[in-house]
Amino acid sequence: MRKLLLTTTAIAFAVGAAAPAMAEFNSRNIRVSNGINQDHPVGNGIKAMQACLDDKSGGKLKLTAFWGGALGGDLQATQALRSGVQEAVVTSSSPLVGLIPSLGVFDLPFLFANDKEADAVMDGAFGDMMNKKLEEQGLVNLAYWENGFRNLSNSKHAVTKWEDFSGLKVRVMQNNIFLDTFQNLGANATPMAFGEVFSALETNAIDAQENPYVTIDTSKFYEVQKYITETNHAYTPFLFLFSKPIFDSYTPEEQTALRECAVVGRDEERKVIRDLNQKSLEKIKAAGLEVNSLSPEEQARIREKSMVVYEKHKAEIGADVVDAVLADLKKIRGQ
Ligand code: TF8
Repeated sequence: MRKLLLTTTAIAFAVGAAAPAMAEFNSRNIRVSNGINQDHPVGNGIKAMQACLDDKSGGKLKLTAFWGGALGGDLQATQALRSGVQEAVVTSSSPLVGLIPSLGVFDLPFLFANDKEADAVMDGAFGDMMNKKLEEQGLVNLAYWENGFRNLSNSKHAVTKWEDFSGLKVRVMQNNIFLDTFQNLGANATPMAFGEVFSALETNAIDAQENPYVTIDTSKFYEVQKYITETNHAYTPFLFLFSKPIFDSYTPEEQTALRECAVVGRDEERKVIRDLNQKSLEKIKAAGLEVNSLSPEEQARIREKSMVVYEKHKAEIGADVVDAVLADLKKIRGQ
């Protein structure tokens, strides 16, 4: 009897010690895929997030970042998250509208006027509402990071008014709202994955693309473009997405650490990208590109002409979603 008791105790002890699933923090290797390159401020954000995770998890939660689309493009990586074969991706919302049509709200031209408006919307109740829709599709958005305001570059001619868009072969993201925005301005818009853009510009398969200055800098598009115009036509966020099936298998402590540290990373990334924006423009200029801007009148004209895109896509995004963001913006603007 005594012997049996001892054996049972020994077994119970062994099982307890060998049950890492019960620990607050387990050793996890979290693969984070990125379409952009490591010198993009997302690299700084991931470093800050890792330092925070080291602190909270005693070095157990490890991020391994992959750059330049090494694990596939935004859409492909996102699908790998949904099926639980990859942990995380930093992606634009725009290529995901096929999956979650309401994300198209962030593609509406000239929706946000500045960073402050974008931050208030993303980090507030509206951002939470979109996060619920992402969860229904198997994606946990840990935080909204910054991609930024988008500007147009091309290899043909200076663009200073809407008529200059005419006939330009512009790469757009795989997204109907971007497609319509550019077609409506007279451009010949072609949807294409980000990973194909550099060589399509290099071989003149397309003339133009649009991305924030920092991306044009760190993905070296300036090497294959001649003109750039500050159009600020859209602010598309980055989502730091985690696979929901994998996230659900983590302990509550791990989940909380990931959420909190993604916000630490977000703050660092936003700070660095906002510092870098003008420096990237200087670098683009130094590489020999002609830099143009739109006069306030032209900006207003283009903006007005683009408003038809709101009506056209409202039903597909969800009228409630469009109305909610516009109501939020009114409040933020004190109107
Ligand atoms: C685009 C986006 C991309 C990002 C990146 C691949 O133009 O702005 O730069 O989603 O992560 O496709």
